Amino acid sequence: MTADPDCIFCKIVARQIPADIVLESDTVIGFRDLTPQAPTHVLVIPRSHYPNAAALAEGEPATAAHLFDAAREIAASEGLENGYRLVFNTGADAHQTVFHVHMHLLGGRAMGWPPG
Ligand code: DGP
Repeated sequence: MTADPDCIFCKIVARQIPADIVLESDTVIGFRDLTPQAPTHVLVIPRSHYPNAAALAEGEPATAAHLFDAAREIAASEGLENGYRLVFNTGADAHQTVFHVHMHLLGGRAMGWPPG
């Protein structure tokens, strides 16, 4: 497993800073976003440090698939049967601010399209 000592999400994985964790496996964890944009707003991340989704898919493709398994489980446990949105912001134009790949799982309200 790779870790970056300066990465805030690596610190959550290492339990060096607290988070409201809703799911854990050997390879991924899911925790509630600090600034939720919907009634359910969970971030699902690999334990290993990769800067973005493309790097994760190249380095640990099985773990990339685990993110989607985790999203399905969290959506079910959160009761999101009306739907939910999965987002990977990638790079500055997409408003990525934390460079440890994370999947946003948003649900619990109706959403518009296109996103801003
Ligand atoms: P993005 O803009 O896609 O890189 O999203 C980063 C998200 O991470 C943003 O919605 C806020 C959230 N976030 C940042 N720092 C923390 C933290 O320390 N704890 C938690 N739970 N969420 C954080």
